[in-house]
Amino acid sequence: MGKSKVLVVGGTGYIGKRMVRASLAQGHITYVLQRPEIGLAMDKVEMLLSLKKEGARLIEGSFSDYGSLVEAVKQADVVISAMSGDHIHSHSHNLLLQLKLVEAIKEAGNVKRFLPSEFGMDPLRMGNAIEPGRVIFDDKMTVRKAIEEAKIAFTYISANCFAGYFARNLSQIGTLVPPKQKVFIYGDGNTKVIFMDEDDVATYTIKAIDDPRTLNKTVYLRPPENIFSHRQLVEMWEKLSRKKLEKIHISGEDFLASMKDMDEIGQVIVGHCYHIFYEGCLTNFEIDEGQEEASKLYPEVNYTRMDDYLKQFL
Ligand code: GFR
Repeated sequence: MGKSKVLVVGGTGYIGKRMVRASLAQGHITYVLQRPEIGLAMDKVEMLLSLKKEGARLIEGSFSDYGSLVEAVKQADVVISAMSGDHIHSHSHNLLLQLKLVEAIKEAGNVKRFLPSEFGMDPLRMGNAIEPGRVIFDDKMTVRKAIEEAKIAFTYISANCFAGYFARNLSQIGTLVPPKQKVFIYGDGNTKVIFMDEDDVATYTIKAIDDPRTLNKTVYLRPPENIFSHRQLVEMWEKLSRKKLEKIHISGEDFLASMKDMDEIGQVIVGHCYHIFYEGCLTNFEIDEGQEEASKLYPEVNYTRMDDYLKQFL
């Protein structure tokens, strides 16, 4: 039995394209769902062509044509959904489209493992998340319930903070590049956070898909050298850039109060950052018996340390 065949749904997206590339790099026949709805989204059309040149196989299918989803799923052993759940890139409740994918997987009957679009905080632990950002966790739990009721084999990947959104910008809201003069520090800045290079998220995910140890498990990505505080992130950048930043500490109370002047997207981001940087939701728990941690499962992965990651932005 050769390596499993992989279908990536959302394969032109921010993390999805990395899943496709990691799947190809690890020797899997890799399919990418090509949705007609992408229409004139030239960036997605060009990404599909690029992935095809890199060896991926495109399968046409649409969430408005259930039969095409069943046919697409029948080509694969493992299905990975990397659909966007955040308000920046998609409409709210976008993740609930996955319920159709769950039905298609159930009907097709051939899929050995389904990885739904997670890749962030563990939604099982976000029952008390604040509005409006809590919707992403509620929707992820709705999808998990459907998967488990359908008795579909799964792996949930809790990937913590994508470096592109949290390290590159020193975790500043509303920007994706490092600040030049001043930096807002969340509280005392000592809460432990976990930063992940997105390529490593994809590498660990693909290693997990055929691993019996990760069957019906949550896999947390917690590489030890990437666990550190906001203050340490800022100090890392100051050392690399040889420039001190003016540090402005913002209390949790003031941070939450800032939501009232924001649009919904801003409120979602502030809410998520509050849980991460003030409550420490990524690191304030031990990994339960029966769950797994990726850097222990796959010690051979030389994951990107954040000082190396930050060097590209100097
Ligand atoms: C870490 O886990 C998650 C992170 C999660 O489970 C769900 C959502 C997130 C991210 C969002 C991804 O789009 O939290 C906020 C948002 C990322 C983001 C952070 C976007 C813009 C920013 O300026 C930003 O600053 C820290």
